[in-house]
Amino acid sequence: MTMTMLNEYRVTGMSCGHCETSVRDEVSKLDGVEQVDVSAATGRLLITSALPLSDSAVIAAVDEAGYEAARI
Ligand SMILES: [Cu+2]
Repeated sequence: MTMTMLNEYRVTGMSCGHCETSVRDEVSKLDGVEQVDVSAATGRLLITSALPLSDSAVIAAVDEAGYEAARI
């Protein structure tokens, strides 16, 4: 049985599809990430993962992309 976890964040600073791609690429590198839904329009980042994610790792990945994330 596989458990999936939903991890939701607010991301500030994104303005277009390139921003979304940058965030998705960095977050996808984290262990256990299965799906990344990110919207510049809503500022929402929804990560589906098979492993628990640490907020600090997600925030660091988004920072690497050039934006700021906060857990919702
Ligand atoms: Cu952009």
